[in-house]
Amino acid sequence: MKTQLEEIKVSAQADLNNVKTKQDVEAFRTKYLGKKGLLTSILKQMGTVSPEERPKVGQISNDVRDFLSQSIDSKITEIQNAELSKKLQAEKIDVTLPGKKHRIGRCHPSSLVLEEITDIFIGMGFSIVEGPEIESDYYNFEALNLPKEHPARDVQDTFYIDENTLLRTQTSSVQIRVMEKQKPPIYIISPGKVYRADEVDATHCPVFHQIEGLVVDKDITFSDLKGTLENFLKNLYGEDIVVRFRPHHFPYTEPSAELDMQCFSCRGKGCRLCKNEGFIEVLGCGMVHPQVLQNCNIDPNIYSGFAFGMGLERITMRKYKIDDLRLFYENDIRFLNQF
Ligand code: 2U9
Repeated sequence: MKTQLEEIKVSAQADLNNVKTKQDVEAFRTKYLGKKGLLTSILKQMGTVSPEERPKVGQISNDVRDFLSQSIDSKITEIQNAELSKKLQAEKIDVTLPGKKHRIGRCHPSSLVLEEITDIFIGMGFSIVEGPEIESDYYNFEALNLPKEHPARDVQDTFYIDENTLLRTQTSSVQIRVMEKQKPPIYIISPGKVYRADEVDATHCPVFHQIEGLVVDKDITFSDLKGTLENFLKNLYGEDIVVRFRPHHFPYTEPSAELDMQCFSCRGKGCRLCKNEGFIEVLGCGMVHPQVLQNCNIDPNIYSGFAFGMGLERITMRKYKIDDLRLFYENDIRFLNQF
């Protein structure tokens, strides 16, 4: 029996070289220590050993069992360590590799110019007000001295929702609402989207942005209008600009004017940029019509005011020398990345 036990040990040592996986370990355990395993079978013969031999054989069989158990434990540890190091190897990160570059968004050119313009007016004591884009006929037209039959109301140009509701064609409606609620002094600008049923081309889009301004106070004159707008444009374009006011007509202002700026490309001589005019039209303006003040319960005998309006996209196109309005809406990253 002693010889058999030693043979088991020798055979187990040889088998251990081929134990590589957890399944191999289990097969090894079954082969030697299982119910019908080699060691178990031999131990069943213990009763045949003489009483003198039994302690010695018992000692050897214990040694073989310990050897088998320890071999199994150390194989399991060895396999687990190999698995762990494989996992760690797979999770290894090279911290010296360069990081992934994140694309950072840019401000739209219109937003940049809008911020510049609002900053200038805030610096002159104006507040910014916003209002609804869906308006009633009254706030968009009637209150601004444009009654139903007025020729300046071109039905073709307005998006009507129903007979009395429309998408605003100008942000003046916001200012009417302020005048209704607030007593003068009023110093406000109202930037926002406006809608006109225009065909899309290089200079037209059915949605664009306006910035309108309104001042109502005692003793406001055309000189205040001129001074405010000249100061605004000098801040936006530089001290050396030259402006001129050209008489015009708007139903909501009287007198009315358009402001032109001398072409900074040809300095007034006439070139392709200014279509040989020497000047470029920048905005419309005028003294608030007394009827408009009256419509908002502001007494035109006590108060007077001036107003102006400009298209944000036009100003932005001029500032950044952009020649096609459609670029503003296409979201082409190659365009937007330039600002
Ligand atoms: C109130 C009274 C009067 C706002 C004004 C203009 C002249 C003007 C155009 C510029 C280019 C519109 O975007 S555009 O097509 N605007 O010329 N806007 S005066 O007058 C007002 C505003 C509010 C209560």
